[in-house]
Amino acid sequence: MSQSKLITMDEFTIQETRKFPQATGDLSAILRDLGLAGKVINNQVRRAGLVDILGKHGATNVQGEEQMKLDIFANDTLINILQNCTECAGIGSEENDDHISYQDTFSANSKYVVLFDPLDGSSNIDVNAPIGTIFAIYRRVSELGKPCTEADFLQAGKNLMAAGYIIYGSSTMMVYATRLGVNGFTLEPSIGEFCLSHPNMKCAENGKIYSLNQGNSIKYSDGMQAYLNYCMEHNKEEGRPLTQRYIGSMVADMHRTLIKGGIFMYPADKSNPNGKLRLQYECNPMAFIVEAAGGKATNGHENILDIVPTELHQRVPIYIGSKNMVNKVMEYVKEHATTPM
Ligand code: AHM
Ligand code: MG
Repeated sequence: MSQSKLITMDEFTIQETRKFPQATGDLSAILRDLGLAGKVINNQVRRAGLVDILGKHGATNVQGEEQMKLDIFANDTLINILQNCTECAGIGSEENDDHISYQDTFSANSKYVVLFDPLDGSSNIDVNAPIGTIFAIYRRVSELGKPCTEADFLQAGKNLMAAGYIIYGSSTMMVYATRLGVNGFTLEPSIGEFCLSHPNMKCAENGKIYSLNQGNSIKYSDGMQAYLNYCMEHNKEEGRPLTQRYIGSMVADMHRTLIKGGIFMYPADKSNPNGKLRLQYECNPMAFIVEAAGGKATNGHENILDIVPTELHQRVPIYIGSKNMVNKVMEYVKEHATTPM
């Protein structure tokens, strides 16, 4: 692609928001700042393999700077950049026990709050597998002119204004969704800009890949075990079961699901009745993206986006991806619903 054809994410976002005459540009500004945070985090992630040379986490490196754990670095970067951005009233982070409401006058008058998982899948850093930042943007429900409150962070996913992720993989990409659709931008390192590379992303209705930690299957419900048998026997007549893929980094597994179709699951099990993943930081933003791309996301009883959170760090089971595949697993789960787990 010639450079003159490149559309940067900022150009694209501004063009999109112009479709709404009443838009103030505040949402575009937050997306731009999240992109900036993504570039700063990316820079550190790309150096992760040099930790042994530059100094261990917690130690002092050759420049005399203290090395910080990458997830703490990512968290601090997002908190600081979003505070400087005058459109964000406060944040909720997977790394912090409580939300932070920014106390300056600009922030008190800001319309939006942002929830994020600063570096999801960080246990994969040591093995150089993709990791990512996930974010969710809500319009606040508390009174403007005052600091934001917990109620702003306990909204159902259906209230989301935008959500997205930045994946630090073989290339770095930012994917974000609004009600207008889902678009992906690849970081062009020579100019330091995210450029439109995946316009109007769609999640296929059907797929061939199922993704979950199958090592937990002994603890799954009868319905899930029956579904797994179906996956392994599917197309048996052609000698071809469904393919199982699991990176163990939700952003990476979801990025593949979005691009190739398929289903990603983190179900409840006998020891974890609410699964593992967090509603506000992981499941809601991914559900919003997948629904905007034509897919589906449920906890087994209701759409993820309809769940009204009661606490900030709530966990939920999740089945998400290609619509027909999500419907299929639900058939098995419901058929065995009377069997105790
Ligand atoms: P994290 O937020 O502590 O990184 O945990 C979330 C990650 C997801 O990225 C991934 O889907 C899941 O945990 C993997 O869990 P498991 O190792 O139990 O399969
Ligand atoms: Mg996480």
